Amino acid sequence: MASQRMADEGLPVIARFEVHRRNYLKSDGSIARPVPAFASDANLLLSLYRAMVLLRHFDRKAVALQHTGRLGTYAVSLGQEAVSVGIASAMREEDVLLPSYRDNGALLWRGVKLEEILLFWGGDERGNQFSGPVHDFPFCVPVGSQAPHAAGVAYAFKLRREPRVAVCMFGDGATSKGDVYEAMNFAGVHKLPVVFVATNNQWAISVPLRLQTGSETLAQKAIAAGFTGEQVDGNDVVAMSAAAEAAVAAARDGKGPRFIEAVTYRLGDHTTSDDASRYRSADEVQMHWKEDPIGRLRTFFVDKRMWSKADEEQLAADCHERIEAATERYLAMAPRQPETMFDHLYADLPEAYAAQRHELAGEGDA
Ligand SMILES: Cc1ncc(C[n+]2csc(CCOP(=O)(O)OP(=O)(O)O)c2C)c(N)n1
Ligand SMILES: [Mg+2]
Repeated sequence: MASQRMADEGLPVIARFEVHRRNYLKSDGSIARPVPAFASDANLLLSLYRAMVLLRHFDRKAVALQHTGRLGTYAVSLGQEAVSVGIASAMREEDVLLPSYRDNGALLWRGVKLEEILLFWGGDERGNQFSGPVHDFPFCVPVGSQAPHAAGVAYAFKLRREPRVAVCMFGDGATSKGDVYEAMNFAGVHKLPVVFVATNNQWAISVPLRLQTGSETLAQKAIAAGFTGEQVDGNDVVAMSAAAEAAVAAARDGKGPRFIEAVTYRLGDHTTSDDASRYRSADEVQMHWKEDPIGRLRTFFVDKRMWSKADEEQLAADCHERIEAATERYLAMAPRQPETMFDHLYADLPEAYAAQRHELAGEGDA
């Protein structure tokens, strides 16, 4: 090995790095190590569980709506519900979320309504007028472009001396983007209050992780930018919440950025426009179902006699009712006129767009 040859030459080692991995709840529902204090709050654990189950039911409905022509392209969270729910659970209202297109769970936790999410993926800009914190960013569909925005938000917090944190979520694929490196570099130099969360679900559409990076972990990419990166079992909502709490607290405390690599697996297709069976085997997917974040927490509850079959049925019925009511509200909204697509782009619409808007509105020659 090259490093051995350098050691043989007597060249000194000037830096060493470590990456830690956090997990508490094993895939069989048993406990790997003493859980953090918040995990003894049964109500909090149950609310995390409920949020994950709601998301799974909601995804199923959204896909059905897409298949029947009543929703646009949609990206499910199947298998990775613990990531976005766990992260959002550690944020304060005044913090700023910069989510990717697959982070519905975080938006819902922050108060966004189900029908608003449907409206957005139904192609209606009014879906971005979320009931969640108004300072949160909308879903980011371009891969990784939310990272420089997050660094900018965090820079503003630092300049204004506000004890707030920007939380930026993206996928494993996004970590290959210059935007993400540049944002991390800037955040590291200026010790900004930002937490970068890479949801490593092993796939970027059809590109597997081994073709995405030669790096052993994604977490270690933070080290080059001068801050701590931690790998977390992304199927363990307790670990996700604890990691997020530690990272957000450090950022708020002026200790600079943090990076969380949430290791999980995308059990579903990339989006409703994808057929993952064309590039990965059913066996591979089946194997990862054993890691299911919802199943393991349910087993934990059942083992502790905190949860019964009746509780589960009641929860499913509640989710169904909420989702059906939200869907009705979504479908009842009259579609907007096509020209309104220009309305949220600019404060003052440039002339070229103004002419197009005029034309679409059927207002004659511009
Ligand atoms: C800048 C940019 N390039 C390409 C795309 C097309 N695209 C959409 S999702 C995706 C893969 C992203 O993978 P990852 O970051 O791992 O996120 P995941 O979909 O797994 O959540 C690509 C290439 C895009 N949306 N934006
Ligand atoms: Mg991915």
